[in-house]
Amino acid sequence: MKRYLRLAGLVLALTPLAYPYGSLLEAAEAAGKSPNGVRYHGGDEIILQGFHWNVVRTAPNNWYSTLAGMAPSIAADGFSAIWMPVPWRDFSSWSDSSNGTSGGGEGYFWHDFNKNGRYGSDSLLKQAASALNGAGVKPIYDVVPNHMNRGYPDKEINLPAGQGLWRNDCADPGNYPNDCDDGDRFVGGDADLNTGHPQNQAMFQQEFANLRNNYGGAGLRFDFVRGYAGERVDSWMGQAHDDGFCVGELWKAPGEYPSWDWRNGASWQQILKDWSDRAKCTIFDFALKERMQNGSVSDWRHGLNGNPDPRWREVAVTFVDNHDTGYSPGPNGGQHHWPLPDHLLKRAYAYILASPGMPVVYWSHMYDWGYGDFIRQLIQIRRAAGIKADSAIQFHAGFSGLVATVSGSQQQLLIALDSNLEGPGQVASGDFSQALTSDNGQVRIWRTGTGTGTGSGGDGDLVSVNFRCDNGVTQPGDSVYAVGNSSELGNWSPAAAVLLSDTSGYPTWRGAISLPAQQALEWKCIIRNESNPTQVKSWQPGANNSLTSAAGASTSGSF
Ligand code: 7SA
Ligand code: CA
Repeated sequence: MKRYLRLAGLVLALTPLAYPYGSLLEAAEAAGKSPNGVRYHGGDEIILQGFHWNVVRTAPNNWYSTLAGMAPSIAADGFSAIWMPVPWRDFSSWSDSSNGTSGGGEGYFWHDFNKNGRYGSDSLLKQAASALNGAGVKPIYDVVPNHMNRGYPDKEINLPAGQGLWRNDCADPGNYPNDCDDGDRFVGGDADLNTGHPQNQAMFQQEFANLRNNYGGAGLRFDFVRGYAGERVDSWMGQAHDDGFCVGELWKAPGEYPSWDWRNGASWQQILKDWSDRAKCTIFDFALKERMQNGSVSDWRHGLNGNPDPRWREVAVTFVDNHDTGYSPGPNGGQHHWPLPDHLLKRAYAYILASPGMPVVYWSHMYDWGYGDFIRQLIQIRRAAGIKADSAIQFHAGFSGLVATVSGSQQQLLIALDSNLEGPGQVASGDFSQALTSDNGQVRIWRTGTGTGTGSGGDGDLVSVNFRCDNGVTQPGDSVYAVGNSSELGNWSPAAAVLLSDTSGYPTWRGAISLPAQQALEWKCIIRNESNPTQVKSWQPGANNSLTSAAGASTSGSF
């Protein structure tokens, strides 16, 4: 536990002497559909899942306020969009004694479109959406047209007088279009809505337009799309938000389709792409998730985002875990239906953030469990390289683990996970320098085009430099970081600064940072909040520290 001394009074945040604001200009943000007409908002999104399973229990009625307060940090961390929880009221509660699970109120068993649910009030939702859009983070609302909680009284749904909600009374529980419903049932099916009925279609179309027009919605995440036809989603988006972003959750193994259905013998990728073609939406890359769960790291190349065809890669929305598959802070640890083993976590984030498709980062990995700095660094690497959904990826055989080169619009990345690859020279020409190394070299990323390599086409020389900050007196929740004028030092962005983790000589803070050799660098010590990365308590006063990076060099500053 780090010792903290308290300073009486406030620590004044001193404006830094040299802080090149220009370097923080956001990269231009693309919009529009893919060449095949898929609603992927330019294919350059980096998405934060803006909740975990238990937030309605750990932050009851307060989650929208949390999101509003964190909007600047979420933007500073490099996210261009946020997957919002279901905005509709859900006052259900359920428990399953057979496996000790319970839940309810998360929005997936909603009873009407009133927004005063367990995440906060309608006005707090509007404030959160406004703060997020104001910071450049687009809200993508989670929506559940397959089913609802009909049992709850006093619903607020505008239906023609005397008309009830059309039920899915299909005798056939199967998942095939018939005159009643056009998809699978949710659990017993008695909660299902007949999405095949024009009245229900109109009801949802009106609400999807409402989310766009009155709640700052930039797109939708369609829940349980196995429960209704993809064409239905294309129709809704076309009518309500044609230039928006949309992503479908199709979590259904090939073996779950009836034997006479082509999908029973198909690959996960083929099934996902078929849905995307019908809905003209992107789709969560469960093909990659399945390989992460059941294959080895070298098998991760078989995700939808690794497909040789860019029209397939570009519709993949990649993820490591979400509120269903992974754990969550709080009661019962969440749902964890299909959790990725912890030891693969950093490899998995390195892969999805450096490769094609559009990555989603799970809230708790970013802000609850300490992977934030590592993920921030990966987002910077992705952005600097200009990696997009359709970026080309080439896998290199002949090595252990996964070795791939990814061609971004600005730089080429070389990814080596669990690999015996020695250096870029073995697989690629070009002026590579190492961008990141972690987990004893099990996670390595190199990049070209930063002008910091040795020009030998070999492994750009990285040298370890000793950083030190003296008199770093901090309060609980704050730490001392180094921030400076190179991408490894965050390009002067406090959110991407490097934590000096050795506090054995507190209030002296130390850390070794890998940097390209022979660089003339400038940097400062800052005291920054650990979980709110744009909250800088103080900058080192006076001139910048400067050094020329070399093996074993030391550099220091003092508050
Ligand atoms: O097993 C994991 C994997 O292992 C691998 O080896 C496998 C994989 O295929 C395999 O290769 O994945 C399997 O298991 C997944 C998890 O169950 C399945 C997947 O299809 C299957 O292959 O994924 C399904 O379940 C997910 C949770 C869904 C997927 O779309 C779906 O395909 N995710 C989304 C959908 C929902 C529902 O909207 C949400 O569910 C998720 O958060 C969302 O992301 O009327 C009163 C009433 C009756 O109608 C019911 O009959 C009765 O049972 C009430 C009762 N229903 C309650 C449920 O029983 C209870 O569980 C309901 C009111 O509340 C609960 O439902 C929760 C659900 O548990 C929760 O996950 C629901 C509503 O609150 O919210 C969440
Ligand atoms: Ca975009």
